[in-house]
Amino acid sequence: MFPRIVLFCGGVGGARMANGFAAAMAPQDLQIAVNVGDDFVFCGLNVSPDLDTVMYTLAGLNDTQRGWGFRDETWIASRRTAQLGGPAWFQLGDRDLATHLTRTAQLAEGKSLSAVTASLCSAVGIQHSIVPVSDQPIRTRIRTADTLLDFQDYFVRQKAEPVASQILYSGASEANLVNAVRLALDNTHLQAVIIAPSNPWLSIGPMLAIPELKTTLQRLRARTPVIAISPIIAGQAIKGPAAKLLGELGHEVSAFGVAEYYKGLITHLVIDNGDAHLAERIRGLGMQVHCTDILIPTPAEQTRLAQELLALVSSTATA
Ligand code: FO1
Repeated sequence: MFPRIVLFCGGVGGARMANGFAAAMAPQDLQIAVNVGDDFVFCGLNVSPDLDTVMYTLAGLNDTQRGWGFRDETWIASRRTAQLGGPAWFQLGDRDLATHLTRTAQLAEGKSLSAVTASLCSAVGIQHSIVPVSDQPIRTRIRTADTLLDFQDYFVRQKAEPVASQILYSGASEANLVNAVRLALDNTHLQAVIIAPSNPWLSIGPMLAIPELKTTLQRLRARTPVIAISPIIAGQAIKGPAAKLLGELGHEVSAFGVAEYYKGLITHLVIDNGDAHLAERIRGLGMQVHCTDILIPTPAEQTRLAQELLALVSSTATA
């Protein structure tokens, strides 16, 4: 079976959008392709934060306040590690730790990241397909005035405080799409590609840096809607450091800055009603604009936005 919709996502905004589409669509109709640029090895364990955030969210196990990890988590191992003088700047909850132990063991046995992800998702009862965008490592790195930081070092250890001058995606130029994503994008059943309201530079950028994905989207948009949702409302990021980064990298901190980033790759940008005054300028970049309420903190709002986007896809098919 080939999916009708492929959703590219990462981070909390991505997990929320994935949750909405999973509620609105049958498992066989949806593929959720997830960023791996945040992945890293901590204390010898393979951690894939974006895959886990989507997995825990779809399984209903996520902590909605914190935005990552398990709800009702305990922290005995992390606290004990700190007491022993071990590295504890990145906190792994006790339940979460089991995910990383399992992933690390299965990768060490020679399984691919996509096979491990499928097995973890099945173990928590998820029926929808969650796939890492690539089985090869892509690592986001942040260049500052005096150094090059690994993503989690920048984001968690240094609280995204250093001023960024460049973002690099190590390994992306040699990476391939996982086969499931390649087949889904090439298939005639595909009705639309959706890019979640994730941080374009941190969560979507590592995926677009895979040459195969960029050229596929450039080709695809001539016949299939490629719809991105802005993670910026009224010059503010919905969550995380997107607005700060946009400014530091010299972009306009608005939905227009997001539109410039996706120019040539998308057919539609979905922006918040409150940013409707930007629509004319965004259309000037060669894309259509859809205005709606894009703040989706609750499952009901996530489903509402997914259903609205599916109606937009249907309307473009009949237009
Ligand atoms: N974010 C933090 O701010 N502090 C942490 O200690 C932390 C631990 C962590 C463990 C597992 C996991 O899946 C995510 C974790 N995150 C933590 C979130 C993560 O760093 C970022 O939110 C994502 O990489 C950005 O999408």
